[in-house]
Amino acid sequence: MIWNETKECMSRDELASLQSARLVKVVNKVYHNVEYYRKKMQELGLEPGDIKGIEDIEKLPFTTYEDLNKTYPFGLAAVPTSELVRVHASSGTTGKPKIGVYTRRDIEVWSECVARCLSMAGITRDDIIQVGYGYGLFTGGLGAHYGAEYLGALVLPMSTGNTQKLLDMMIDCKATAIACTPSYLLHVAEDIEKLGVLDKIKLKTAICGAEPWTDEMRDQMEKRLNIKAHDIYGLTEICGPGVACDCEYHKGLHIWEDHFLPEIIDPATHKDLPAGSDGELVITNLTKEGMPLIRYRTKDLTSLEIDKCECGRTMARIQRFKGRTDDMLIIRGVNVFPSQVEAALLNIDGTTPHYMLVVDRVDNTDTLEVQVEIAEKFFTDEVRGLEKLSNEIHNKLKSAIGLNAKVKLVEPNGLVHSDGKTKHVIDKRKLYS
Ligand code: DLL
Repeated sequence: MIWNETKECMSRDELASLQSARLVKVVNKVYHNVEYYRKKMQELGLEPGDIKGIEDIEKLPFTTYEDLNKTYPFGLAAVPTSELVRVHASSGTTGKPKIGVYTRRDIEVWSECVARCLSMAGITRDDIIQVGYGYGLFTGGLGAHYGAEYLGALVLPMSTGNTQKLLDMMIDCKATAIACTPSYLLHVAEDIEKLGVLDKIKLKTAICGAEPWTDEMRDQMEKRLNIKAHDIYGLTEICGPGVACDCEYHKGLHIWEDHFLPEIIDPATHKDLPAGSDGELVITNLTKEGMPLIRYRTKDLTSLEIDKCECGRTMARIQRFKGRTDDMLIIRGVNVFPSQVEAALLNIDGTTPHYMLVVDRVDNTDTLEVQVEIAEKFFTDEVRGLEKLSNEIHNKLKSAIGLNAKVKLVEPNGLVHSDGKTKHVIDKRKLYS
């Protein structure tokens, strides 16, 4: 179902002129209101008047995580704090979290984008939807929640962490839709099978995202739960979930180009690539008021298709993600950088910088084991001492990355020490296939 046909199905020419007008406006806005952008443009000898439309996009500077880090938290805000109503964040590398800030209007636009996605997945105001993304600084919970309410569906704000409660409510309230990470949904499917309650479940639709997944995973969840599953994409810096979503034809995720101007660049040369080419997705916020980003390098690798889709929508489609240009891992929907683990370990007496992250998927749930070499002088046969160290590592990692990791202490020199690039991650999940 199409939420707003005028917007989602406008001709590419109409779209280009809308995008051009919005680009000119947002460039003027950041030039005049954000000192950091003004300086960046001045360094390139650029004035707002040089940008006349989307054909000039390549003249503009990129925005990167490093820019966010330097200006953390509100240095890129384009309005005074009195106009901001919400902050979201997700982990950065060793630096500060990646921040998104929103005005009241931004929340409304974001909610509409999510409503378009839910509608694309066939969800209507008659549906009862469980939001199983985390609520809090992560954009998943509140983003899906506000979008579903905007659509008029009945929302069960479940958040994460209690599958039994989720199942009880799913059955009692006859939930017809669920929004959560794809790996969590498969985990839920397993519990449903174990408990033998499939006949009590009324689910018809799932809207899954926040981590990469495959068509094979979609097939599995559709067959096991007898539902239709859709893929939803987004990122904190740009707005959150609802930047793009796939329709019933599953030929890529329609990106809401009236709000988010996409480009695919060659990550090495930084040049724009034509439709169909693989490269890094770059997004410009065309309508965000709080903290509009210009040419934000997402580090997500994909390609764009722009031909009209059978569903009638004209908005370009992001193809399956092929990975990232950095070493970010997504574990149970949480973004984790090996450098965060390293920084946490280096703050603990008794550990060394020799570590390995082993990521796997067991019963459709991501698992993380952190193997850490202990310093020679701390290596002891005393079980209590080792247990204490292991607990300290577990707790410090939990507060650094927000995940419970299994900690395995390794004797000195027990891990491979490379004299070249050290490998710190073994990811056993078969993704991007
Ligand atoms: O993951 C927002 C979100 C919440 C999207 C709920 C969908 C559903 P961040 O925590 O900032 O925001 O992480 C953004 O996650 O750059 C991608 O690498 C990855 N990602 C998000 N959605 C997908 C997806 C949320 N559908 C980062 N497929 C992005 C593949 C995804 N990767």
